[in-house]
Amino acid sequence: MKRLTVLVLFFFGNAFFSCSEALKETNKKVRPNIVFIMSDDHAYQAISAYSDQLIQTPNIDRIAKEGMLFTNASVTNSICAPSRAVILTGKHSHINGKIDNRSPFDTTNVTFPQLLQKAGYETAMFGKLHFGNNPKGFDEFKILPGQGDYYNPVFNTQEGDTTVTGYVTDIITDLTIDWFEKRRDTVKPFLLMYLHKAPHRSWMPAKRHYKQFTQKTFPLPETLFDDYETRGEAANTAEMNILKHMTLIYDNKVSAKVVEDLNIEDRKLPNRLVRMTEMQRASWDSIYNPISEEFRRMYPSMSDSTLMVWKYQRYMQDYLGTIAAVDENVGRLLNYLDEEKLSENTIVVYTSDQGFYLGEHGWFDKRFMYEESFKTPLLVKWPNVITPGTTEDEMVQNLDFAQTFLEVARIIPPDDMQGESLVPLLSGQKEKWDRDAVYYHYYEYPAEHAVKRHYGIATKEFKLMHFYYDVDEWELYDRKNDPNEVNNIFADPDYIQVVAELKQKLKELRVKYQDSDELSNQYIKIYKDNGWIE
Ligand code: SGN
Ligand code: CA
Repeated sequence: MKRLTVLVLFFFGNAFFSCSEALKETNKKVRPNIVFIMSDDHAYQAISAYSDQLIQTPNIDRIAKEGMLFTNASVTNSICAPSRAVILTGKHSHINGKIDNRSPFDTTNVTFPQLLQKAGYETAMFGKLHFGNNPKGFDEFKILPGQGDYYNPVFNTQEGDTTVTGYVTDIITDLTIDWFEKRRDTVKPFLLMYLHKAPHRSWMPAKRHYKQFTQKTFPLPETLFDDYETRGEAANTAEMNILKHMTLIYDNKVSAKVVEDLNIEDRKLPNRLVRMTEMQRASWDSIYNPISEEFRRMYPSMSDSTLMVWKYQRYMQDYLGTIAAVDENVGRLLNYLDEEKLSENTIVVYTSDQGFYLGEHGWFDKRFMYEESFKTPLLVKWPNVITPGTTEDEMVQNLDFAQTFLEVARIIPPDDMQGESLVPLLSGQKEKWDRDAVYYHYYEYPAEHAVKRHYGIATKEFKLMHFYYDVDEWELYDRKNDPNEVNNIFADPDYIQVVAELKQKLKELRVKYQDSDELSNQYIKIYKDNGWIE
């Protein structure tokens, strides 16, 4: 039935598009513009629409106020480039082939921007892509190479590389507005992908936020001192504990001199401060040097737990400081759309490439199917379609964006896309939505942060995970009664039935999405062939 509607719209739409110039204005109104805003590693805990414990993000919140807040959005593979590949292709990692951050994206994949461009959309991408190759299907792109830099970043463009002086979050917005003002074909509807580097590691805020954020103290998460009891080997051996694995120099911004003087062993990571101009560096030092000196005085009398809390506070100050600039710039963009009278016919999405641990389980970073990295923020506004201020708790995924945007643009999605269009949820037709479980699969191991390979299933009530490769362990969590996921109840006799049912459902999902042990073994073989593992 849904397909039929799309089909009718498609033919109707095409006839419409080939009509005279006079109809082009109407045509623009018929097919909405799409603004896809994505930041990198932005935890939902750090958006005040979800929780106001850590930071106020009034501009991002505005999207939910005028639209919809998804409280149960997740990713299929919680890591940067794979998430982006899932978003663009509408296919799970094992199908689109981009299972990790290492290998380049296979550009023979069909992406939704290519289809939109072909159907007459003007397409542009600014910011972080992280694919190792340029995006297809864009009339204009200016992207950060790899992870990109916070200060004076380089951009890859169709005209070659260019370095822009300033702060990355502001620059990405400047480039976007410049495209709007000077080069956008105003006759066409547009797709804008506006992709922030922030708040990705190494969490370097803009000058205007140094002082304000380094003076703040944040509430500690309940599981900051998690001992991982009841969890398997994967949680116990992951290398993303704030006390043990967060570095003092690179992450907490303690000066190398102080760390050396105190005789502390600290993992060496690239020095990002070298990119700053002298003036930028002087402003940075004026705030961060006194923090280093304070650390020098305090360190000798610090216990492990005091050091953990100190590192957590430093982490939050800088991580959240970078989000303040994201929020301001999202406000700039939303205001621009308003001023240009574009808001009315534009769907605006705010999301992150995955969630992030802000001290939960003692961690930073992501990769696990445990809640804070599995769940991702999702806020959508679409005037005249979404009822303002709606909260939606259905389980949606980054896998769903491609088909959503294709439906919005009235394009029939290719048969092999694996998501579901969110349009029924956005337009208040919930009865057309019947998903009761989602599938997850993470692959990048062994690698940084040592999170073991695992796949699993989540329903609204439970989460079942299988860690494999060098272990064979299952974990089960009761999402309603144990939201912190500290009680692994896989072996609890009371849950034998639940485990059996979920294992069966998981099997069915693996068939539905065409994943298998055989495919996992092929991906492990790629690691072996490349010499990444023995
Ligand atoms: C870098 C970071 C990691 C992070 C990965 C992946 N280390 O390697 O902490 O997990 O990126 O992040 S750093 O020393 O370079 O900061 S992702 O967002 O690209 O997936
Ligand atoms: Ca990321």
